[in-house]
Amino acid sequence: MDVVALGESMVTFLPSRPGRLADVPSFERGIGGAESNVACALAAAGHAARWVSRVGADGFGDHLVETIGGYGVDVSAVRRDPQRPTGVYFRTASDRDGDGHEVAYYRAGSAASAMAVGNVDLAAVRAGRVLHLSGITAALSDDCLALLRELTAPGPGRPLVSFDVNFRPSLWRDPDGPGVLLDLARRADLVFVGSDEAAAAWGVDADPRTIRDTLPEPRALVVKQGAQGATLFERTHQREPHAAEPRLMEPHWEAHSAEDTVAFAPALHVDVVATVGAGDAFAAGFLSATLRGLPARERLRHGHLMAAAALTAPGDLGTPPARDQADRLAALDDATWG
Ligand code: KDG
Repeated sequence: MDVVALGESMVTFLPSRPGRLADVPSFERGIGGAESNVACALAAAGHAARWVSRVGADGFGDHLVETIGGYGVDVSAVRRDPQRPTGVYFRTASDRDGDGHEVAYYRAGSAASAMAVGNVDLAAVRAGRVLHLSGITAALSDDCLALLRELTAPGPGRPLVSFDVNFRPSLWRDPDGPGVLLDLARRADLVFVGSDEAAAAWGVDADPRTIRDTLPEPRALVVKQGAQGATLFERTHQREPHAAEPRLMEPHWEAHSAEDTVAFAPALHVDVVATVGAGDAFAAGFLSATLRGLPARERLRHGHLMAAAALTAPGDLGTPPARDQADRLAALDDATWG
């Protein structure tokens, strides 16, 4: 298994036309869920991906399992909960500037919010080279937060932990949500965060270097700067890797004595249809290229290519480019790219 992603997925209701939620007359069914979006995009890009979660024993749960499984994602560790429903959410379209959508969640008390250390198959969760998690799960319930803490605890056999901060203010009842997210991010090996998101959550300047100063622990940090591009900070101090360590992000780093190398790649200019899911797609592209050992600039570009596919689709998931096409595009010279 290349990547295991754990988190809540929901049936998504996409608006039939732009405008305020109050004015949308009808909705079309889709699927959403930050972590399963990553798993679906990775599976579409040819990776072995698993999604672990809980859904209700209801029609929406069937739809999620069938659709995500239809992308080629392993859904064998998804559990059905006869007591709790599958979460759903409604949203508006993004405006042309790529932002400003309204979201209405109906997920409190959902099957996924009952995920806990005791009811999730931890061996299945830890079976990948990479474990992808996000801050959304931390906001769902105390049990979900305890599960994330368990999965990000240091210890032998821990896969490389990829963490997307995904700060969703409307989900947090705990006023210290941002502090909880910072603590989780510090325990991860690879972190994705938006520059505006970091500024909103942690009150820091949106400059990527300031964000790296706030979050120096992870071996790699990707700061997404919206339409501008993305910056990767990576430890470069080399040492001999231990045999048991994942060799995913070569070279290996000595956290306490390391210096970062920094890479930036501008985003692609696209006509944005909906921004929702673009961050997940970026993470999938970056992870795909990381799993294949590509250099820093190409890893960022693969993120942008997948993100462009999501940005130009109305739903939370886009159709990623074929791998050979993406490889050709990611290898363009700087003047041609973007
Ligand atoms: O990143 C996109 C997700 O936000 C969307 O698919 C739904 O997981 C979701 C959430 O909790 O908002």
